[in-house]
Amino acid sequence: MVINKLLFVSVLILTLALSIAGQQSAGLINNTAGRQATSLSGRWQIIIDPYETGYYDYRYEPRGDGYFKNTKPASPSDLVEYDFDSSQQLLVPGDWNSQDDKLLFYEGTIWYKKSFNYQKKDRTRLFVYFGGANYLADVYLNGQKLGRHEGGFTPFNFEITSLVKEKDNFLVVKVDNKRRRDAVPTLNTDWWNYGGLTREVKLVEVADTFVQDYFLQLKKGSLNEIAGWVKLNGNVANQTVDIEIPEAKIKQSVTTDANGYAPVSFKANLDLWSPASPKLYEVKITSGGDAVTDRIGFRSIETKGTDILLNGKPIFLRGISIHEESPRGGRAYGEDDARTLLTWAKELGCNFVRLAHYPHNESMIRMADEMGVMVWSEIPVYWTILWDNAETFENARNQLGESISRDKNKASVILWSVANETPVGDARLKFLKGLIDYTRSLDSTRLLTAANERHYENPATQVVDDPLGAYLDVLGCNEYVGWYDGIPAKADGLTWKVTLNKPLIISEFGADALFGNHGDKNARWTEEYQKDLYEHQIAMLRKIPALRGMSPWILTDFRSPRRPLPGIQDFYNRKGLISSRGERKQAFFVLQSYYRELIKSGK
Ligand code: GCB
Repeated sequence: MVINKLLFVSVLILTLALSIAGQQSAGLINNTAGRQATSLSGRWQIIIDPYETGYYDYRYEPRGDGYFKNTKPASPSDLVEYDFDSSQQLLVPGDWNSQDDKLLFYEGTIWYKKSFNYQKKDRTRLFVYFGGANYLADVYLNGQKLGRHEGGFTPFNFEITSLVKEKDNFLVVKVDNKRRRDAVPTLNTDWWNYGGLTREVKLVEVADTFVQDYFLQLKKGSLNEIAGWVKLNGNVANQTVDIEIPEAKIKQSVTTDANGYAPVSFKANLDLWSPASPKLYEVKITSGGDAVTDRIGFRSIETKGTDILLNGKPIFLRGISIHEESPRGGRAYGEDDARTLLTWAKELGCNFVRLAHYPHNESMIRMADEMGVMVWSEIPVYWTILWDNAETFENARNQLGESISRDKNKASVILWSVANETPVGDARLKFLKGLIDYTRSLDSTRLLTAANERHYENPATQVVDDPLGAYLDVLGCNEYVGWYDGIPAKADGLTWKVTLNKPLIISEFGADALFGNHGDKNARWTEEYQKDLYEHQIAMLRKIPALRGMSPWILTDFRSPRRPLPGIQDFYNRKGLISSRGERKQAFFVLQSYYRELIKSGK
């Protein structure tokens, strides 16, 4: 009963959050991969608009139109200074920076246009769904504004049932990736600000009353009880919803309340999901004329003292950090990129990845579910966000809510991280505590963490005592002994003090090395230096009693505008164990052999 009430309150909070989030008429549709959908992937017409001319022209103000009208001159007296149909094209999904040399450093607005026809059907509704648009998206259909979405890495959708026509629909999206001090992330990051429609756009067709969302996971603390909820959209009151897991011979029916919600709770004897056996069950949710099918894994994740328990057993997280950057160049998306990156992580011996520093595309999480890789998922609350600004907080909270909404049924996700390297202070603590409380209200099944920093108590002792730790389940800590902090051998004389009785993950350490650059191990930027650093780090980490995982920085080199050193960085952060061309550096094999040793010893 208490659980049901808690779940119900969580659902209410989620609904509220989604309605605050903007003009998203119906909240997020969960699991669009399991629905009737038409992809709008492919070539889109674009207009590059650094001066925001697409909104107005000062000479004719107020003109009352903009590029979103897709106006064509009707007679010689009409002056129209743009034309999508003869303009440049870009691929969607895809960032604009890596598709055209002149856009590599571009930060500003680009207008996208795609035309489509649509066969209308009775008793169906249509939504346009965006996997992600970096950073600010204003969306128009047939000249009408559908709404705006802020945040570059989370999905959003709009209902278009009443606006869509049979022929010549035009969808226009203004995407603006200008950085702002009050945004999330803020002005300064160590990654490329890839702009555009970076993830899939699709039309999702559903029944007039449909299963919009559901949360089905093992109840906290249980290995044989599924708990959660389902939510309908449409004619929602007093409807029957069936939940079936045919392989486990489960069929449950629940009835919705006046708001379309129904709590779910039932016993189930299941093979549990784990990296060794990433079992996924087909789960079918049906109501009236609508059905959605998902593949869901069930596992528990808890902590006890300094241990992390997966399905009740202690585990060690053999991890690596990953940016959403494709081995092909540019932002990663889709199954092939996800498979490549996770296959490399597995080759290293990983059972865990830290997906830094923002929610990665959904294919990555689905692939992690399939391949049995545990995931740390993060939002871009990075470095120095405006802690005192209420809108910045709402924005961070909204991105967090959308990320949890999308991935809450994914077994691979075990950790929600609310921040990376944020300077200790009261306003920051209040801000992050707000995000932590919100996360717990939405999802009581997963663990909370953040990548914090440590400080020196004396020259030989590092202390992990960030006050945020009190609110976290797992302590994350970034350290760069041997790179930003002395030379690699400095690690040999250091001891670690962790003030809380909680598991610790060293969420980052690393050194830059240019693949193929060889020299003495004392020479920075060489593979030998990086290798030496990994050897000293591993020797130090072995001695930390509370250590339950690590995610060194980072799997592959990635683009960063903060890294200009000619001939070495060339605007890449070179801390990858693998180069941007897929070549393994020496340190790759050092970490691989350590992880092999851990696997052998049963960790
Ligand atoms: C960090 C940041 C990460 C940077 C890394 C570096 O502490 O969390 O985003 O890329 O250091 O290479 O400096």
